[in-house]
Amino acid sequence: MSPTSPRRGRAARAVAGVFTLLALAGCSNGGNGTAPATSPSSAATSDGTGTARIVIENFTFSPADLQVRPGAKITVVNRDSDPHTVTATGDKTTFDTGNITGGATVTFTAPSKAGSYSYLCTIHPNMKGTLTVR
Ligand SMILES: [Cu+2]
Repeated sequence: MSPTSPRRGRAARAVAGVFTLLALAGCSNGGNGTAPATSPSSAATSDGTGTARIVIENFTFSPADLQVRPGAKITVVNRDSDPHTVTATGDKTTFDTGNITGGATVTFTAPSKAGSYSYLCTIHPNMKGTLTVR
């Protein structure tokens, strides 16, 4: 293929068209649970990690300090065999996953009010983390 071939321009436009179609498909999809359908640019996390997720492994929350948008859906993955909870410290009505059995994944909704919310595992109260909503 010669780099000066006139076909090259057509190929480039075809590729651009494919990307446009993919972008449109991504916008109309919206059902993958990572962001509201209307605003694909506002991801659940504020610092580019893409998905709001807390992983529990070896009796530790990771990340220990997760930042999310108000009302974001947060997935919690329990990789231990023991059950754990993600429960707001003090007032558990703020958020509380209840028992997450070993190997299970649950989802809860972040508070709609900005702030820094400490949480713990009610079964192992020495397990602590912070959820920052902003
Ligand atoms: Cu626990």
